[in-house]
Amino acid sequence: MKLFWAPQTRSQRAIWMLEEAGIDYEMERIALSSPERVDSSEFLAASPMGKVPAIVDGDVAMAESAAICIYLADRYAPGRLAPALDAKERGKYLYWTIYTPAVVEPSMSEKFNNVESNRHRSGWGDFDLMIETWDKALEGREWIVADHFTAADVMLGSSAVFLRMFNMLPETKNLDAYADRCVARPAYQRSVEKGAV
Ligand SMILES: N[C@@H](CCC(=O)N[C@@H](CS)C(=O)NCC(=O)O)C(=O)O
Repeated sequence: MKLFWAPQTRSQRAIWMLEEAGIDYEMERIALSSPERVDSSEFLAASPMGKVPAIVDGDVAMAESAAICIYLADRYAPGRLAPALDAKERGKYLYWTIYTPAVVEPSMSEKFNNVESNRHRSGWGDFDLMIETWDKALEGREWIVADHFTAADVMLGSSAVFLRMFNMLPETKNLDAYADRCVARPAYQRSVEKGAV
């Protein structure tokens, strides 16, 4: 397993996920902002847009952090980091795993850039609806789906960390404590030690 990564990027999710799954992997750092940057054909085969994170796992080469998390969970930790294909939690699990790129990131970007939002016209609603929906889903729960931590929590936990980093995580009933639970995990801490955060 090879991971293409860069510090303080969405690569953190992939490292955290690899650590949760207990997979051996090597890391190849991409010098994102170097003017001399020339991407290898191996990296571009995994990530045609030249974005990190990306992985190569034997014949599998892919990018997009949510897709990587779904792949790794199904391939290496089925039933643990991913509910089984026929489990009743599977639908909610996929919904919340994709919530980060489909809803959190666009609404966060809108708010950060002071772009006017419209919760009915945009597929991602708006920042407040994104937070309210997420916070409500955590009511009475330790993790977002199932009765244990899954890859959906890697994606959402990483989003909560980014929101905190940008001072954008509002006070809510459940989200703060959830973010604390996520970052307290040993696998998250190892991702920090590897320089990801
Ligand atoms: N939707 C992608 C976003 C990936 C992305 O934007 N990666 C950034 C770092 S966080 C990147 O590689 N930027 C460098 C570049 O575009 O050259 C994912 O979730 O993996």
